[in-house]
Amino acid sequence: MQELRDKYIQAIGSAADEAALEELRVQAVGKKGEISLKMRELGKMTPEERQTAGPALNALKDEINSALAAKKTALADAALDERLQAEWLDVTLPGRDRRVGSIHPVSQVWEECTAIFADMGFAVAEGPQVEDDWYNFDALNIPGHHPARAEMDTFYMHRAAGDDRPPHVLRTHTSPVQIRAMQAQGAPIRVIAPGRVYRADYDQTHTPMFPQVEGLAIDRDISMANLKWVLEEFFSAYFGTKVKTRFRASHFPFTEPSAEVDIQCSWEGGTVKVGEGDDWLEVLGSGMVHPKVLEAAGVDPSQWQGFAFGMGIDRIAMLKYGIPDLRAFFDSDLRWLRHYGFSALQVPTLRGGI
Ligand code: 2NL
Repeated sequence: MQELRDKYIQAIGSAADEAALEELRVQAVGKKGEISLKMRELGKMTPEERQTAGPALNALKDEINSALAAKKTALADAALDERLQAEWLDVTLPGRDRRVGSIHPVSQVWEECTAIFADMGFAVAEGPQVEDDWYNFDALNIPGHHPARAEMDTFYMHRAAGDDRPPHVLRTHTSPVQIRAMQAQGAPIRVIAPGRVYRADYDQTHTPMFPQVEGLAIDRDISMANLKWVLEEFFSAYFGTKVKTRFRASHFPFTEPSAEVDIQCSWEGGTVKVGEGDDWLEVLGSGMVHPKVLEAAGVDPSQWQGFAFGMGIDRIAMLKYGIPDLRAFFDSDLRWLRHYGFSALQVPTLRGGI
C-alpha cells in the first residue's frame, strides 16, 4: 500500500501537464484503476483484514484525489504565470511614431477645381507632358517664327544626331490636351485640363514646373457671356463667397477676342481677401477659341465656337490658403503644411469646402 502511495504521489508531483495528470487519475482512481481494483478485493477479505484495509484504501484514494486536485491547480497557476511572463506589456513606454503625410495643397486644389467644374458639366482630360511641338505650338496658332514660342522659354527634348523627327518639348501649357480632346471627340465638348506645365523660368514668382488648369467649352453658340458666368460661378464656389470678375482686353495667339480676368479683392495690412473690396487681382487668361485653332483640331469653325481659359493653380492655392511664398509648394518639410492647416485626413469636397 505504501509503495502504491509513493508511486502515485511521486508521479502526480512530476506530471508535466493536465493530460499526464488525467492519465494518472485513470490509472489510480479511475473505474478500472489500481486503487479501485484493490477496493473491489475488499469483499474477498476476512472482516479483520477488511477493517484495516478498507479505511486505509479510502484514505489513500482521498489522498490521491487531493494530490491530483492540488497538482491541477499548480499546473494552471504555472500556465498563467508563463502567460503573464510572455505577454506582459509596458504601458509606460512611449507610443510608436506614426508616419505622417498629407495631400499636397496643389493636389487638393486640383481636386476642388475638378469637382466644381464637374458640377457645371466639364469632364477632365489628360495628356502627355512631353509634347510634339505641333500640339504645343502650331495647333494653337503659334507658328515657328512667332515670338510667343521664344517668350515661352520652352524646354526642348534632346535629339540624337540623325534623329529628324519633329522636336518634342515639355508642354508649356495644357492646351495640347484640349487639342487632343477635340480631335478625339469633336464638338460639342466641355473639358478641363489640369496638369503640370514647364517653362524655363525660375525666380521669386516663377518655378520651372507649375500646375495649371485650362478649360474649354465648344458648342453652337457659346459666348463670352457664358465664359464670364462660368468663371464667376467657379471662383465663388472655390473661395466660398460671391466673387466678381473683371475682363480686360488682351492678346493670345489661340483666342480672339482675348481677355485677362481679374477677381475682386481687398488689400489690407498686407493681406489679400478675395470677394470683397475695390481692388482687382489678375488670375487668368481667356478668350474665344481662335477659328484656326478649331480647324487645326478638326472642328469646323463655321459650325462651332466657344471659349477657353487657363490659370495657374499655385496662385489660387496661395490666395485661398494664405500661403505667402511659392517656394512652400516645393518644400518637403511637413511642418509648413501643418502650419497652413493641411492634414492627412482632410479630403477635398465638392464646392470648395474642406
Ligand atoms: C494664361 C492664358 C490661356 C487658353 C489658355 C486655350 C486652349 C485651347 C484653345 C484656345 Cl485648346 N485657348 N487656352 C486660352 C486663353 C488663355 O491661358 O495666362 N494662362 C496661365
